Formats: sequence, structure tokens, C-alpha cells
Amino acid sequence: MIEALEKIQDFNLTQLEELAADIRQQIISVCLKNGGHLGASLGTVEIALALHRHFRSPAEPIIWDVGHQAYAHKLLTGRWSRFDTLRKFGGLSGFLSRAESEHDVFGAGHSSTSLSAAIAAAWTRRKTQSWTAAVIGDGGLTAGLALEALQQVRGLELGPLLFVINDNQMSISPNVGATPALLGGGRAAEYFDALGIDYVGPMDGHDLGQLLGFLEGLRKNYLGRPVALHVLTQKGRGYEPAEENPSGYHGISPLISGALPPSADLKKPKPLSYSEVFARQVCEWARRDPKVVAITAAMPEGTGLSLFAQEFPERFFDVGIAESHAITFAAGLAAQGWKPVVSIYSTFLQRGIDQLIHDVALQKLGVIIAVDRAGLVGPDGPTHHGSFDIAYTKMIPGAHVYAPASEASLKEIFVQLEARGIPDGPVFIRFPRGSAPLVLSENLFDDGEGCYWLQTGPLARTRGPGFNGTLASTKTWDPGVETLVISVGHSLPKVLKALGRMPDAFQALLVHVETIKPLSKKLLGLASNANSPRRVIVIEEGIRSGGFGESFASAWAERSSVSGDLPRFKLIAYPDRATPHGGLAEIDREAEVDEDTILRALGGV
Ligand SMILES: Cc1ncc(C[n+]2csc(CCOP(=O)(O)OP(=O)(O)O)c2C)c(N)n1
Repeated sequence: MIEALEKIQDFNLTQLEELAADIRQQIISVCLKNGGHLGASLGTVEIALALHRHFRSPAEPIIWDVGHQAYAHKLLTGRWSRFDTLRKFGGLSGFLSRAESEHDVFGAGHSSTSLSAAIAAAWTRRKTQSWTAAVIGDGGLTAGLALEALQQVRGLELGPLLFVINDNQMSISPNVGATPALLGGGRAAEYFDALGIDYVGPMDGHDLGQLLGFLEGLRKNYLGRPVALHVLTQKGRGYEPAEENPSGYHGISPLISGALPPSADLKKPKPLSYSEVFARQVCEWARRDPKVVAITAAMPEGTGLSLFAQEFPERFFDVGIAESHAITFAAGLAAQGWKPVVSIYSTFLQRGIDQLIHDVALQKLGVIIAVDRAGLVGPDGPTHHGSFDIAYTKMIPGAHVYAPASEASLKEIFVQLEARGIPDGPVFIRFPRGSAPLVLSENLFDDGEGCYWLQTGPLARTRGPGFNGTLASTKTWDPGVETLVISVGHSLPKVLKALGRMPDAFQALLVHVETIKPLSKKLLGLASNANSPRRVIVIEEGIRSGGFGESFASAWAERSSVSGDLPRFKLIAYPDRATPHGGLAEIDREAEVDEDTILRALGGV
């Protein structure tokens, strides 16, 4: 175990190589227990050791791209003894965080920010001999953001600056586009030279002696131009299963104990994930309609679209880590009469907001966007939670925003899109990570506008096989009911559980919203009802600011301004701050969006 960086300054090469082996061992054992980005971090152990041995972090910043490959950096910068808390609630972040360590000079989680941040750091050191280093992967280099940074370098006055290009030929899946040819085709020196950057490489990124020798020479012989050091590394280095399956071991879940589940459970069909249901549905549509195309931004496996890629390789596009381009490319296809379906995780779609507004919505182009991993994602934490998409999709003029809460609902959206055609403008379909319940409760009454209604209480309650077996009701409701509970999208299971824990006498009207925009007129109509509810509770898996609840409350206030009598509103949504990482149940509780919080809001204990 090594807690102080100073120590490695005295190590000889053999000691450093032994330390590399210890670091690998530590990364493997913690990742197998806690889950994490095993493969990427095993590939950068020597890079981290060489950079920390040579540069004086944090005065000489070492800025990592994404941060998923920076575990060795964490271990070397005072976090070894806490490393077993990685990705756990209250423990170390799985990415980089300025709050966690002064050595995490620039936080990360999303890709391709390191070059911009490093150029900025080097500009502030332009009158000094103090170095700045950035480490970026070959995948990270596919992003417009990284290319924009590179093209700014020429002509800038900068302090000594090193870009380490960590080339393992992999993004999460094999890398795409021109970048592999650029790095592997012998033209890299010419390319970087044109950018005003000296190029060195390719060098074996696991040869610690060579890396250290290079860095020593670099400090002595620096010529005043930024340097790109191109190193070749192997994803998963030192752990055979990860070396053999780098894509599968890019990020792993905690290893489940060897015990098999009871045989009855083994026979049960495993519910499909929302992503799988989505991908299958797009494939089915594409079989009937040759104009359907699918687009991913470097996530063919995670989005399920690898299925589409296998069946329709000529209609499938992996554009690299280029979410904004993915959206404009889709808009371009729509402008030519094609039917683009893009799937991007909620958190990464944040990169495409202008393209959604400027290219898709304002031009009224029909583009379907699956917003995968919507809601809290757990151990990946604040950089990855799908918190903002309800707010940033709902605000877009002409958008349709759907939040299906079952396999059946998700399929039905595609049936309708195929039958009626894609409406003008963006069509968002948001769904969470994980498995999709097969159907909604048959007790929910469809209002024909994307909302499902259910009344609980003595009028209606019959304990029966409702959703989760906890709640059932008739299909009628009393318009004068006191409490209106609005559940948005995938919040439904926990809302139903909380309602199921209320006393039998408790009377409420539940409206489950699957169409966030346009909003059901019947639902809003309750506001102008003479006996409108006295209490409205909204539960959503998204940020409070600008979320469904806030805009619903303001629309309600406008409607009910005639009577001047407003109900009490309670919004249960993610607070206006970063939600931490950890187990889903823990962070749900921390953010106060869990079942118990809903129960308390209903008035139960
Ligand atoms: C904006 C954004 N899109 C997608 C991702 C998901 N993602 C995490 S790592 C990664 C691949 C990065 O490849 P590379 O930079 O080559 O690093 P490697 O994992 O190969 O070390 C992707 C696509 C992300 N973090 N940020």
C-alpha cells in the first residue's frame, strides 16, 4: 500500500514494477467486489506511475479524460486505504472529483473534456516551466469537443504541455471512424504537426522504463510546442478474462457470489431490459420499413442497438463519442425522408441540446430519440445520473415526450409511430436502466391522452392482483376526490407500493403519466373542476427544477386562477443539487424520492 506520492520518487524501476503489480491486484479485487471500470483502468497503470513519478501533481496537473481509467491515479494519490469503498455510498467516486482530491484537478465522467481543461491549465502556466499533462483515449479523441480543443492549440502561448494518447484501439466497443486509421496509419505525425503539436510514438504504454526515459528527456529538451505522446496499451492488461473480452470488462457489475439461485428462479423467464425491448422493437419496424435507420454514439451494446447492427449493418451508424453530431446527422437523414432512431443515455444527451432545438425542433424534422438510463443510475453517480432530461426535453417546442413504464407501453409507442408516422420534431422516449415490467396494471384506466387513472379508497378498493399484487381498484373515479397523486413514468412501481401501504380508508386519485408532453387535457382539466383536489403530490424521476411537477403546478395555477383557490402541492423529485453515487436504494433515500418519502407525503407513517 502506498499513501504518499513522495515515496515513489525514490523507487527504482524494479520497485516501480512491483508497485504496478500491486496496483493491478488492488484494482482487480475491488472491481470484482464493487463493480467498476476494470478494463480501462488496468490499461493505464504504467502511464499513471510514469506521470506521477515525473510530474509534481497537483502543482503540475495530470488531467484524465472520462476518469474511468484513473484508478491507478487514485491509488497513487492518497486513496489506497479507502479504495475498497469505490462506487459505494459515501465512498470514493468511480470517476474524478475535485471534491475528493486535490490531485483530481479537473473532474470528469463524460468523455473528451481533458484536452480543453489541460490547454487552459497550460495557458495559466505560460510564463513558467511547470508542466501540464492530459491523458485521453483513442475513443475520447472521436468527440468534437476534443477536436475543437486540438484545433485551438496552434498559435496559443502555453506552458509546457503533454497530451498522452492512450490508444488501446477500443472505445467501449471497437473504435470507429477515421481515428483508428489516423493513429495507426503512419500519418499521425503529419496530422499533429499541422495542429502545432509535436508527435512522438507509438510507444509501448506498458514499458515503464521507456515511458520514464521519455519523460526525463522531455523535460530537458522541451522545444516549446505541446507534445502528443502516442502510447499503445491493452485494455484489461493483467487480468485474462478482461484481456480476452475488453468490451465485456469495460465496466462490470459486482461479482455475484458463486451460489446459484433456487432452481424455480432459474426456470422463470428473465424480464427484458427496457433497452432490449426498445432495440427489438426498432428491428421489427426496420424489417417492414427500409427507411428506418438506427444511430448510437459509441454505445452499441449499452443501448441494445448492437442487435440492429447485426441485422441491418448498412442502416446502422456508430458515430463515436459524438452525441451532438448524432442528433444533427439524424436530422439530416430526416430531412431526406428517412426515419432515424437515435439512442443515447440521458446524461450524454445533454451534449446534444442545441442540436435538438436548432436542427430537429426548429426545422420540424421527425427524429426519434430513445433516452436510455433515465433516472438515477446508482454507483456511477452524479456525472451519470439521468436527472435532467425531463426538464430539457419538455422545454423544446413541438417535442413529444414519452415515459413508458412497461414493456407493453414501450412497444405500443412504436406501434403508434409506425401506424401514424413520426410527428414533426423530436420524439423522446425516456426509460430507465434495468428490466421493464411486462404490463401496467390492468386496473389503470387509459384516458386516451397518455395518462392512466386509478382511484383508491373505500369506493374502489378491492384487494386483488393489481400491479405488484398490492393494489387494485375499479375503473371509475370520483372527481371530487381530495388527494391527487401524479406519478411520472417509471416512478409507478414505488408509488403503487406506497399507496398499497396506506390504510384501506385512504382515498386518492392516482394518475400515472406516460405522455409528459403534450400533457393530457383531462388531467389539467381537474384544475378547473369545481371540486378540484385539495392536495396534489407529484412524483418523478428527474430534477425538480424545470421538471414535470414545476410546470404542472404553474399550468394548474393559471387554470385555477378563476376560483383563486390553489391546492397544496408537494413535489417529490431530485433536489436542486448533485445526487451522490451509491446503491439505488441508498441514493433514492438520500434524495428523498424513495417509497417511504412518498408514504409520508401521502400522510402514512
Ligand atoms: C459524452 C460521453 N459519451 C459516452 C460516454 C460513455 N463512455 C465511457 S468510456 C467510453 C469509451 C472511451 O474510450 P477511450 O477514450 O478510448 O478510453 P478506454 O475506455 O478505451 O480506455 C465511453 C463511450 C461518456 N463517458 N461520455
